[in-house]
Amino acid sequence: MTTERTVFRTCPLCEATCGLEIRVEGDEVTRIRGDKDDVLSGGFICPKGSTLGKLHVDPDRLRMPLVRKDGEHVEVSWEEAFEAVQAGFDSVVDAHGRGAVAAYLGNPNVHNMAGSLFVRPMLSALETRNLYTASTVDQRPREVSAAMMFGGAIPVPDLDRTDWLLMLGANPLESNGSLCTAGDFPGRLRAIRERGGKIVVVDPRRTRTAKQADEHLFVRPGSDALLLVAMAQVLFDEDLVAPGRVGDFTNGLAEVGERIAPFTPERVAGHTGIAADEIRRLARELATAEHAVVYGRMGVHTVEFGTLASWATDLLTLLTGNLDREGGGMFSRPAHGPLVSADAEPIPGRVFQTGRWRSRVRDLPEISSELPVAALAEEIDTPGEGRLRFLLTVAGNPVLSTPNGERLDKACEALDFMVSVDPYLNETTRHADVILPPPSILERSHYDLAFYAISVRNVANYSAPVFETSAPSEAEIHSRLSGIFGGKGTGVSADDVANQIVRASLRRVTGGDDARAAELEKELEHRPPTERILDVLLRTGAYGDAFGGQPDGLSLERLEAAPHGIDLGPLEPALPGSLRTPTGKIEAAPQVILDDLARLEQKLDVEPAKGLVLVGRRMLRSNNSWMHNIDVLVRGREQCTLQVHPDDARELGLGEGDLARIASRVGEVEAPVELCDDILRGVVSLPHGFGHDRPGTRLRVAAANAGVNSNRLTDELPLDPLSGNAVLNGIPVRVAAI
Ligand SMILES: Nc1nc2c(c(=O)[nH]1)N[C@H]1C(S)=C(S)[C@@H](COP(=O)(O)OP(=O)(O)OC[C@H]3O[C@@H](n4cnc5c(=O)[nH]c(N)nc54)[C@H](O)[C@@H]3O)O[C@H]1N2
Ligand SMILES: Nc1nc2c(c(=O)[nH]1)N[C@H]1C(S)=C(S)[C@@H](COP(=O)(O)OP(=O)(O)OC[C@H]3O[C@@H](n4cnc5c(=O)[nH]c(N)nc54)[C@H](O)[C@@H]3O)O[C@H]1N2
Ligand code: SF4
Ligand SMILES: [Mo]
Repeated sequence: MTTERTVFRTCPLCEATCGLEIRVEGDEVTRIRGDKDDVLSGGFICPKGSTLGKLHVDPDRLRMPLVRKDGEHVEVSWEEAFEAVQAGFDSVVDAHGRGAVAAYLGNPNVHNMAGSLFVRPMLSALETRNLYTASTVDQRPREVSAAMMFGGAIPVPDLDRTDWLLMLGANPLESNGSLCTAGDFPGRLRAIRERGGKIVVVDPRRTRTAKQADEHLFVRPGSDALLLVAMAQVLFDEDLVAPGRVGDFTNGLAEVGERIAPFTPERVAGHTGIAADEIRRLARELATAEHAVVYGRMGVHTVEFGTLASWATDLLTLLTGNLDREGGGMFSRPAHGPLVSADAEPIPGRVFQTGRWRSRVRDLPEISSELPVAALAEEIDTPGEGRLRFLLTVAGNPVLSTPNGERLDKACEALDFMVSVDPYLNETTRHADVILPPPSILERSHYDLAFYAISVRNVANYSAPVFETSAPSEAEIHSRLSGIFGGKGTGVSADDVANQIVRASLRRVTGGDDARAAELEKELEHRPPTERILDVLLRTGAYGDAFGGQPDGLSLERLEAAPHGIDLGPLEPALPGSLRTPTGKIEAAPQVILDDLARLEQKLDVEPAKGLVLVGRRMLRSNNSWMHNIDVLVRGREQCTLQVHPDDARELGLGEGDLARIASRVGEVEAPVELCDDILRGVVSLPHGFGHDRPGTRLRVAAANAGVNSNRLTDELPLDPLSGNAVLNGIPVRVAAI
C-alpha cells in the first residue's frame, strides 16, 4: 500500500514565494495546488508552481555528476567528479595564478538557502576579484541607488495599503513581481482598484498588467528617467514638495530641485512619447493621492539610465510624503534580520565606494565587489596577461542570459577549465569540464532569505524537504568546492562550513561567553548544516526567541510547527532607524546622481533615433531560460514570437506568422512575427530566455521548442555606468522579411 500525504511548502521558483499544497503518493507527486492558508499567497499559484513534480521526475535533470571525456559528457561518481575539479583548478592556478579564475552566479542562487549561505564561503576560498553575477543583467541599478540614498535597504511598494500606484517597466501579471515579494500580486492589484485606488502602468507594451490598470501610457524605451525626473521637476515647480516626517532627516532636497529644473515636461515629452500635460497631471495626482507610490522594475533598470531611474522612483515617493509611510514605499523587516525600528538611532555606514578594482579589458569599475557580466566574454577571449582561464558557474545560464551571449558561448570554448553547479546540461554547462548537479527542489528545504527582505508583508515560512535523498545537498557541493579552492582538499563538508558560521555568530550573540556558546552549539547540533545556520538567524533575529531571552519569540522549531507560515504583520515605519548612510540621513542628492543628471540632460538635445528598437518580455509559463524542458510549460501556441505593431509590419512587408530576420550590431536571429496592437510603433519585442538550439545539450523538450535567444541581439558594450548593469531594452535593430 502506498502512503498518501499532503505537504505544504513554499515555491522557490520566483519572487512571489507562493505556498503550495502538494499531494504525494509513495514517491510520486500527484497534485500541486495553491495553499489557501498560506500567510502571504492565500492560495494563489501560477502554472510553474504546479510543475515542481514534473521537474523532479524530468529524465533530463541530472542525478549524477558529468565529466567531459573526449568531448562527451559522461556520468561519474561524486568522488571522481570532485577529484577532476581539484586537478583542473590546480593546474590553472599553478600555471596562471588566481587572477585567471572567475565565477558567475545565476539567479536561482537567491531562491535557495545553499546559494545564500554556502556560496560566500566558497567565493572567499576562490580568492578572486573576478566575480560576475546575474545582478548586472537585472536589479543592480536598484541596489546602487538604494545604497546611496538609504545605505542599502530597498523600499517596496506597500501594495496592500496604497491607493495610487505608478508602475513602470514591470509586468507582474506575467512575472509575479520583482523586488516586491507579493504572493498573489494580481489579487493585490485588483484589491487596490476595489478599494477605489488607481493604477497607472507605463510600458512600451500594453501588457496584461496594463490592461488591468486604470490607465496605461506608452513610453519610448529607455526614456523613463526623463519622465520621472520631469515629474519631480513639476513637484518643485508647482510647490508640491511635501516630504513630511522623513524630511527632517533628508539631505539634498534643495539641490535636487535646482539640478532638475531644466527637465521640464515640455523638454522631455518628445523623448518619452508622453505629452507634457500628461506628465504634469501624473505629478499632481501623485502629490494629492492619500497613499501613493512609484514602482519600477526590469524595463526601467536594464537601460542606460537604470540607476538614475531607480533613484527617481524613490525621489518621487519621498517628495510626496509617501516614503516610509503606510501605502507608500516601505521597508520590510525579515525574521532572519536584525530588529530595526523607526525610533532607533541610525548606525552610520560606510561610503558607497566603487572602482576599488577595475576590469582588465574595458577598465570598468568594480561595483558591489563585482564586475559587469557584460564584460565576462571579453575577459576570456582577449589575449594577454590576466586573461580568464577557469570559470565556475553556479545556477546560471549566462550564454542565454547575458548580452551578446554568442560571444560568451564562443569564449567558453577557450577556457582551460570550467565547472558548473547545475541540474541541467544546457547552453552554458555544455562547456563545463565538470557538472555537479544539486538535488531537486523537492529534495531540499526552503526559507526565503532574500525575498522576505523585500516583501510587502512581513512573513516567515520554512519548508522541509518533500523527499529524502542520499545525493549530496547543494550546501555539501559548495562546501566540498570551498575545500578544493581553499587548498584543503576534497574532504571539507557542509558540517564544517556551517559550524564555522554558527560558532562565529554564537560568539557574537553571547558576547564572548565561550561556555554559553558551546552549550548553544550543542543545542543546534541535531540539525542539518543549513538549518543550523537558519535557526541561529531566526532566534537572534527581529522576532527571535533570543535563545530563551524572549520565550515567545521565533525559532526554527516554531516555523516547523506552522506549515502555512507565520504572519508578522504589515510593514512598519523603519526610518531613520534603518538608515546606514555615512551621515545617518536619507541622501536625496548623491553626488554621483547629480553628476549623472548631466549625462541625462545631454539626451535632451539629441533627436531620438528613428529606427526600430527591441524590448524584452516575460510570459507566465517561462522562468528565465531554464524551465522550457517541462512539457506543459511549452506546449501549444508558439511563445517565442517577434511582436510587431501592424502599421510597422505593413511597412516592413510582414504578415502574421511570417519569418522575420532581426539584426543588431552584434548578431541576427529569425523569428515568426506576431502582429500586435498592444505595442508602441517603432518597438518590437522578443521574449527572454529562449534559444535552445545549440548542440551538445541534454534538454529534449526545450530543444524541440527552441525559439531564439534575444541576447544574440543585445549588445555587451552599452552599460549603465553607475551600476555596470547591461542594457537589455531599447536595442536598435533592423527587421526584414525573409
Ligand atoms: N535579454 C534579456 N536578458 C536577460 C533578461 C531579460 O529580461 N532580457 N533578464 C535577466 C534576469 S532578470 C535574470 S535574473 C537573468 C537570469 O540569468 P541566469 O541566472 O544566468 O539564468 P537562468 O535562466 O535563471 O538560469 C538558471 C540556471 O540555474 C540552474 N538551476 C535551477 N535551479 C537550480 C538550483 O537549485 N541550483 C543550481 N545550482 N542551479 C539551478 C538552471 O538549470 C539554469 O542553468 O537573465 C537576465 N537576462
Ligand atoms: N513568468 C516568469 N516570471 C518571472 C520570470 C520569468 O522569466 N518568467 N523571471 C523572474 C525574474 S528573474 C525577474 S527579474 C522578474 C522580472 O519581472 P518584471 O520586472 O515584471 O519583468 P518583465 O515581465 O520582463 O517586465 C518588464 C516590462 O518592461 C517593459 N519595458 C521594456 N523596456 C521598457 C522601458 O524602457 N520602459 C518601460 N517603462 N518599460 C519597458 C516590457 O515591455 C515589459 O512589459 O520576473 C521574475 N518572474
Ligand atoms: S508565482 Fe512564482 S512562487 Fe508562485 S507558484 Fe508561480 S513560480 Fe511559484
Ligand atoms: Mo531577474
